[in-house]
Amino acid sequence: MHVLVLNGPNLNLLGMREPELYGDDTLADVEKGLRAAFPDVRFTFEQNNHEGTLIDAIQDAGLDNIAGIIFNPGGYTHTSVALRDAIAAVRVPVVEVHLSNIYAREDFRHHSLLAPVCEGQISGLGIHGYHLALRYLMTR
Ligand code: CA2
Repeated sequence: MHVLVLNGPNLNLLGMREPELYGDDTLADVEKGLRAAFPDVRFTFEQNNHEGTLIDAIQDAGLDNIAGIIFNPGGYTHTSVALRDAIAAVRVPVVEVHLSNIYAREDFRHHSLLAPVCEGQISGLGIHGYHLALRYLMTR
């Protein structure tokens, strides 16, 4: 089983800034934790700050026989019609993950443009969200 773990803008800063919001773990820690917990899964990890590159990654996943995408779209969650269209256009199941509870934060974070075209959304459970998303994709 091949899974893409895709992280959007500013998530390269994870573990380096705002630990009270996003925790102490870096993206490298997230990758290490997932690889250790799921040794039989083939992972591709990508982080990018650019909308078009994230769209390319989603389209490529559709062509590459990827079993699922775990996607933290960062701030694009709340703004990107183009990412929504990309997710809707591929047959790959996408689970939207947020480290923080977007519903307990500013009003503009309460709405996800992407959630309606994702399989589901996990929000507020920190890095556990990535593990739970993978469990879902494995049993799907
Ligand atoms: O809670 C999440 O995972 C978010 O997707 C994070 C985004 C935010 O815009 C979403 O509303 C919710 C922000 C990512 C910024 O990541 C940082 C990590 C550490 C330090 C600074 C930024």
